[in-house]
Amino acid sequence: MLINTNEKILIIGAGGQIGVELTENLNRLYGSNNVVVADLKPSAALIENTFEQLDVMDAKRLFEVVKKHDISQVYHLAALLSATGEQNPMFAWKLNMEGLFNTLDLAKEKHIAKLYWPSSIAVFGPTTPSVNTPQYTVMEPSTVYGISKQAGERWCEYYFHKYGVDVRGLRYPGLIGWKSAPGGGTTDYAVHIFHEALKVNSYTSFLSEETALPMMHMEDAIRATLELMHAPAEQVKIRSSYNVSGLSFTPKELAAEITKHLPNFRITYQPDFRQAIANSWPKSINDAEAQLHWGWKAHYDLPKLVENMLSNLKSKV
Ligand code: NAD
Ligand code: AKB
Repeated sequence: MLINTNEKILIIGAGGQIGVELTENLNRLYGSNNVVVADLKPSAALIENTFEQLDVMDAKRLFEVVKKHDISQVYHLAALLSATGEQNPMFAWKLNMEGLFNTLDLAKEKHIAKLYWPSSIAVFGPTTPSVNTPQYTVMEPSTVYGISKQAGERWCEYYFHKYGVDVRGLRYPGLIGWKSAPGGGTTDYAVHIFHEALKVNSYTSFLSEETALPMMHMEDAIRATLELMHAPAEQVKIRSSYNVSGLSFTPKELAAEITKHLPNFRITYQPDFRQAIANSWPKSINDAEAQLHWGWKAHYDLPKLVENMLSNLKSKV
């Protein structure tokens, strides 16, 4: 279904795990001629759309791209994630904060009308209640990624109250999709495992067997993003970022579900530095506010997610 509006959309970081699937969905809704994709380099997955080479830290170039295409909405997805962030903390802070300020300022100066910026469950830390973690709770993140997302949330709320910026965001859990590879997160094991299961029938997990983390199928994540972006402004009562829950499982539980399809699949465990990051994050998320304010409900449970990943990846791997 095409939405008949005058919106022109820019997706920054469009070649990444979320960007590729978000682009496909926005193309269906708005037409690919109304969706411009930007990244550091072109991606083979984005051939339908006009591509702009852009470093989101370059405010002047970002402004030029927005003016050139008469952009009204920006989805800003460019960031360094938790695991790669820990390898280069100062650069992670620089990219994650400068990119956000550059896009928030575009909205503050009224060059764009609406901004989407994703946060993460990484805003929570070891002192946060870890089961059914509520929207409002102790937040003392211990990774540079989490610190940048928490600071980003505060700035989004500040720009909303102070300058009337229509900024919206979700605290995504680990996202699991089959269309592109993940980009350096702690939850990446839950994508890699499917590729290895189909290739070699085994997987060595970098998280221990009992590490429960909140996760979500990419289709649910994209649907949540679009539902939030299409909700009437008065329903979006939280401008920092909303908790959204999908499902929650451990590597052992995921492996057991995969074994139902691939009986000879074997998993072994070799936890590395990402274990400490995972230990600091919630096990499950309470998303009562997202349900109440704009009607959020996930569709994927574990059996459905595993069936979907294996059947779609079978022909790809
Ligand atoms: P990704 O790493 O797969 O993609 C990020 C994209 O941004 C890449 O294509 C990269 O080339 C691009 N990029 C990097 N630096 C850039 C720059 N300076 N200028 C322009 N583009 C640049 O990440 P993703 O998984 O798609 O995540 C997108 C957003 O969602 C991030 O903000 C991330 O923190 C957030 N998020 C993702 C997850 C997840 O599980 N994937 C969970 C929580 C939050
Ligand atoms: C990561 O593991 O860094 C991301 C996230 C949960 O933000 N997937």
